[in-house]
Amino acid sequence: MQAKNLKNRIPERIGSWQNGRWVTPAAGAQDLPVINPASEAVICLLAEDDSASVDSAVAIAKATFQSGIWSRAAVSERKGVLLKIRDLVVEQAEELAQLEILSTGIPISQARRRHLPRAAMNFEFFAEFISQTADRLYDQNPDYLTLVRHEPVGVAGLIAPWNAPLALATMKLAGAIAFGNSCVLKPSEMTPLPFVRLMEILKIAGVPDGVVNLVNGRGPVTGQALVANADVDIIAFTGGTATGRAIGELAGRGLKRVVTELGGKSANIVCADADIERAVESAVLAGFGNNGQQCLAGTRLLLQRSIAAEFLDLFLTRVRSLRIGLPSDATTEIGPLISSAQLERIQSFGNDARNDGVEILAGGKPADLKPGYFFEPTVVHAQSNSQRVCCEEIFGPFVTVLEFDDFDEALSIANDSEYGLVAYVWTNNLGQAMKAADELRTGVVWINTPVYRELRAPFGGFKHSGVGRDGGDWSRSLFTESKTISIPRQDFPLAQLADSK
Ligand code: TXE
Repeated sequence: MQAKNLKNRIPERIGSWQNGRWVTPAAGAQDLPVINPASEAVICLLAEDDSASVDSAVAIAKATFQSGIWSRAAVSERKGVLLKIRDLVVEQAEELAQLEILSTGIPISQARRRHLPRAAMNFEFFAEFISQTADRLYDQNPDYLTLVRHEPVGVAGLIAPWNAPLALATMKLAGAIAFGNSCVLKPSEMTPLPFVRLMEILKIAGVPDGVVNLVNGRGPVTGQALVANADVDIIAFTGGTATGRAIGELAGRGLKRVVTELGGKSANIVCADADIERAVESAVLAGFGNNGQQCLAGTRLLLQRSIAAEFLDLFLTRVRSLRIGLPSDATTEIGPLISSAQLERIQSFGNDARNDGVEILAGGKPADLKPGYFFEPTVVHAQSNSQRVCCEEIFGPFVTVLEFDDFDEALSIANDSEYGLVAYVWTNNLGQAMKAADELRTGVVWINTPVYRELRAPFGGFKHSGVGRDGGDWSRSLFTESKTISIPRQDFPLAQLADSK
């Protein structure tokens, strides 16, 4: 798609989508600029939804849920609509990818190869899942049949981040609606563009009006209003740990169900017996994919001392040759960071590292590319896991190397973190691999592979990386209420309040 045509597809001012149509923002609604991080130019304006507007979206979602038009629709109907959404996302993947990269800075090749296929797959997966899963029957007690059914919960508030807007928001959205819920989606205020197109796709695919509503604005305004609304039953959130904590506190007061997928500081352990070339290429993907802005980034690269020099030689050659450039260029490997604030934050890690005696092996400073929030792919060598670069989530193209002697030490460094989202392990020793699988305190352990997401399996974190999981049965637990129904098989003597005289 040509940039000129794309421009015609972006409204000058994005409002909210309620009951199947765009709503004219209220007079006095605050306009927020949506910025292109590669040019620093304003792409369009975003009219912020205040609490009155959020309340109206929630009321529509609730009324639609209660109408039963979707919540009680046959599974085959919901499946058909989800598959149609999948088809339309595939058909319009190029346009959606272009919209996605404009405000995120994700390189187009990654949007095409990873983000859009994943968005399409999210709808396909839940379409298939709901048509295959059965409810349970317990008949161990010969007097009774007990059924356990799963019913939609009600209204889901879905709060999405800016680092992989479509892929992550559609995982929540597809799960919520597959199980019959209505929802109100709030994307990040920095990356609202693809959702304009997505709402129209949902309508064309046959999602009834009012099932999916979209509100826009900043977290403490629009997001907070959504979490505070008493008619929102579930909050599904992906974002920063501090925000997750605030959301959990507020949602807890309303006794809402909450799932949070938060930050990470994941270890990527490379043992001396590993396939070094594969481990190097995978360390590049884990550290610098998505411009390093991914919760599952392998940011702490733990190298066994005996192969550290050989590994670093190959790794640094590759890192120094990474192509930094415009996200729209298919050969770009590293695009800009999301915002000037994020650029400043990452720069502070580079500066602190220097002051802390951490050796900078590559990068460590903004790239010579202006305009845009570009940062050089960075590798630093720390002395101890307690240094700031090893403890805090950096969320940029920034990998910290530590060395270890024996495998127990590697596992202990990996687990010495407030986070516990994922871990990568490279070894050809089966015993070591199994030990890592047993002992790592993370929600996912990848052995001899870069990122692999199996949607049937749970994804989520230990410790401060989040609460709850999504994927397959875990999404079903989140988005449904379980109901137990017991029926006697035949009439039998009823119990008495007391023994008869
Ligand atoms: O994310 P926020 P920020 C991490 C990463 C990053 C840090 C901060 O380390 O540097 O978080 O990023 C909405 N009530 N991750 O501050 O604020 C917000 O509008 C309700 C990890 O930009 O968490 C957006 O829609 N909602 C990560 C969403 O939360 C609120 C992805 C995420 O933004 C809110 C992103 C509030 N009080 C950042 N405050 C991952 N796990 O992949 C904000 N929001």
